[in-house]
Amino acid sequence: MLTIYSDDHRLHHGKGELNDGELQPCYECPERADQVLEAVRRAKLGDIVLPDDFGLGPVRAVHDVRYVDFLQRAWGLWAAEGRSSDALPLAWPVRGMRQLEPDYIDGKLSYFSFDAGTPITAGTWTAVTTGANIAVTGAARLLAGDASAFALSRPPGHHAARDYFGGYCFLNNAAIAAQYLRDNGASRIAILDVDYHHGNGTQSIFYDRSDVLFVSIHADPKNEYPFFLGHADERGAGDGDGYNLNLPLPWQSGADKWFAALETGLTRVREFAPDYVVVSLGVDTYVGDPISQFRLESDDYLEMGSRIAALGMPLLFVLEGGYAVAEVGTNVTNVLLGATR
Ligand code: FKS
Ligand code: ZN
Repeated sequence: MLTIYSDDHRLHHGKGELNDGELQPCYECPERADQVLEAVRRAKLGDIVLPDDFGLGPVRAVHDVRYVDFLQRAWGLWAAEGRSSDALPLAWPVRGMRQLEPDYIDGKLSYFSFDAGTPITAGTWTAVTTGANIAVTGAARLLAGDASAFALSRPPGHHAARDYFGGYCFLNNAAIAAQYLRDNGASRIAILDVDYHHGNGTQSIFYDRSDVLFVSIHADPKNEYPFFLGHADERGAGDGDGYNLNLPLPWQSGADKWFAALETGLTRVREFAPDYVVVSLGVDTYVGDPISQFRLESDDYLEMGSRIAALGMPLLFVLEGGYAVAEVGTNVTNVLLGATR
């Protein structure tokens, strides 16, 4: 399996996120990608190549143009106020408030976000546009006939919606890859999201469409981030009714519950018969993950990969979460090895 990777991810390195009422070191850090890259090399998964540059076309096919412009300009506007620390939002326009883009950067940061855990740094724009190119390069390889590819990038993407960032995510790499596949000849794409957290961004981007099926296994949003999306009764809207499948699980779920949900999800994917499957690959379902409450073991990721590969469909794996830094490489690589054996 080909891995697509660039060192540009290092340019996004937030100092802190709001956690337990304190500004704490970011869990989503460059060492995660270092560990995954090293494990891919160790496992001899296959060649590792740099992404091609697709420009902003594939990004704008998914994200709102005003949002993309904001992301591009945000650090410059922030730094122009004499600030050198991470850019973070302050307040959100909740029920009954006006949805108008403010002029001042502090207001814009809030308008285009949904949490205070996702700092923008000097190199965020370069890192996230390279991340999108990594995902699209993987998609292009599937279009060229590869059976699978691995988009090794950070920051992750599945919480980013059409016009807002959050959950460590800015551009929705999996959604951008799926849309690129659609725009280049594929009829139907399934996105299988196995990250511990619900992929609210991906769900919302494709919610009213029947050409992109979204299936997600995640911790029940009644107790877990992102809290406000990911319930089982969210089944899609309009043309998309029936093309969104959420499989929320309780805290402390282990392999038994998790793989039962996977079978339900895979059955729906088979019935949909997509041309390609994009896997939002988070391994924060691991028992040792510091911010999560599922109980998968490292060997379970081999099984995960082989069950997904049993679909017999072209697979694009896109890296999402996983914060047990010492084990993240092994766990991710186990999925990829399981999918190639
Ligand atoms: C815990 C606070 C939770 C946000 C968690 C974000 C999870 C991100 C992710 C992604 F794949 F996007 F990286 N903070 N006290 O793992 O879903
Ligand atoms: Zn996650």
